[in-house]
Amino acid sequence: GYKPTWWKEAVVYQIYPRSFKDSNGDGIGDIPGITSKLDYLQHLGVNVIWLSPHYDSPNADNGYDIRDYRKVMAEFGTMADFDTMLAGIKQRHMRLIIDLVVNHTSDEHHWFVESRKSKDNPYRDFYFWRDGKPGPAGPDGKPTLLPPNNDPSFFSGSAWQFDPTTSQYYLHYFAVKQPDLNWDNTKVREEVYSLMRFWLDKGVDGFRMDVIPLISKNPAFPDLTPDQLHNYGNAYANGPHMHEYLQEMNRNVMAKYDVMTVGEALGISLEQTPLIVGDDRHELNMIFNFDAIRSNRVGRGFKPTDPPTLKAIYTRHAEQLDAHSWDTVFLSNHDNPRLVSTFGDDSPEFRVPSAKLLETMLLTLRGTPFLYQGDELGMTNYPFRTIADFDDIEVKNAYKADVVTGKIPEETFIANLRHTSRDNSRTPMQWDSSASGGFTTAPKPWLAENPNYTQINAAAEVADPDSVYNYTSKLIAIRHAHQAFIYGDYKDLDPDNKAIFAYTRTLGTERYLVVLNFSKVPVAYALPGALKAESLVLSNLATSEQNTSTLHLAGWEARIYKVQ
Ligand code: ISL
Ligand code: CA
Repeated sequence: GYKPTWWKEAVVYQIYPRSFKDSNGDGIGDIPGITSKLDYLQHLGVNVIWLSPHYDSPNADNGYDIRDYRKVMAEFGTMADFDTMLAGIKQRHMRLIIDLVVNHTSDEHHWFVESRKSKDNPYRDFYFWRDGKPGPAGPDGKPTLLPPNNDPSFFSGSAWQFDPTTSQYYLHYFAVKQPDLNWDNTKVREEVYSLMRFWLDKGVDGFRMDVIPLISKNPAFPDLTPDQLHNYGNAYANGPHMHEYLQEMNRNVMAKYDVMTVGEALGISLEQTPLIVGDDRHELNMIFNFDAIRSNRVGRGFKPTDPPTLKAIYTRHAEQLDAHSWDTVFLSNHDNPRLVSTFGDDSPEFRVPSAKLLETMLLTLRGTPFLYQGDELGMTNYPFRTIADFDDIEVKNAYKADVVTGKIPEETFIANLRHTSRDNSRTPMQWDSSASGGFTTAPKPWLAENPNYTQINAAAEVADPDSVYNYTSKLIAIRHAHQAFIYGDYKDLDPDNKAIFAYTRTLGTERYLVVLNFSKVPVAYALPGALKAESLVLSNLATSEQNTSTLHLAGWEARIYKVQ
């Protein structure tokens, strides 16, 4: 059986601080803003808050480019504000995990400022510096210089940037302003462990680790093969010392505290997952696997995931992660579009029921659920029209690389982003129906509020017993009250059904049945086998149907039953 642990039983809520709540009218969310909303989160029932980066940063990638790991971003407040927030979280019996972004730093971090100064600077080896390769002759007859290899950046162009001071290139898998740290250097690893201890000693309860499988590189930097170039994220992950470094980090840091760790496992397959999260491995507690959340991408385009595909993913997860490893469940975050617009139906008729159905699934599947801010309100994607509507560096770089050069027509580019852009989830929280949705008193927030805040907002939903918010709160309470939803076995009852997702969670003699209609079409659904829907625990629509083996489900209806 499972070893019971608080982080297995937790429901996590992700805060993207820039977009959560502005307290001082500058249009940017901040830490005092979060502190002012802790009662809202406590009432929702979540136990752990994951805070996206709150550190000093020039914000090339909204804080995922850190300039000083021991300072709070000035726009977000002070260290005293952080301490007050943390105390408020603990007082409410919640916990806080923070984002650990240590694959790369900002180019304004003093390590990099030093590193780029000269080839013999003591910090030179904190990063990867390499000579360029001579290329074909340029128009002046002299040979041109090419990057050391063909590694692409996740944010367009080469992953190598030429630096004139020393005439060498440095590696950046993400933006030019995000140079990759050289983890083969013992001093780098010691610095990372030390900054982790700094925050743990303050009382934070763990870390979400940004792109952690990328920390170990092959220092020879061979060219990627055409095959590898197709999915370079996989090629960058799982470097030669990845497990060694994670185990060392665990020994040096995590083992000494009662913490929760979750790795953003870019490039890690489900088969490789137990090697990181297996409880005999002493690496991380959990990882985020992207199979489900990215199941709707076709190249740059978007195609809604069909239920059998989604069900097969969760079944594979249940098979791969046994009693000695632990899973996460999530379908949204700050890098992905809105939950209801992506996996549900955000039309006026079905937005509320489909948002509730998705919360039902996330909170009854096997693994620690991670909810993203605003999804508890059923917030939707943003109606982007032009490139000027976007903030994200990924989009801006891709626009230059693909639209300005004529490779992709502007209309296609924007149409795809309407479904896939990370900015969909980064628009400010919708707190009430006043100007700027109650997010800020500034004339303009840093990123435009979704115009539907007049209908979709927290004030209205907290007051409405039938809202997505209050339904989600009920679900969280149900998950907490019944261990079967946490430690129970998972069984998909009808894998091939094109619309219905029906599964049981069973722990000892306790069994629950969850039935979800992933379509707007009503169905009379005969339960497979001899199963009977006995007592109704919760439904997202008004129904009293129970003690039956055929369920009459409306479009996007979700139900939970207790069964024998
Ligand atoms: O969101 C993506 C592209 O659409 C992903 O490729 C994303 O860049 C990847 O999952 C890594 O994400 C993390 O590291 C990035 C940062 O931009 C993301 O916000 C963060 O979650 C670099 O730190
Ligand atoms: Ca502010």
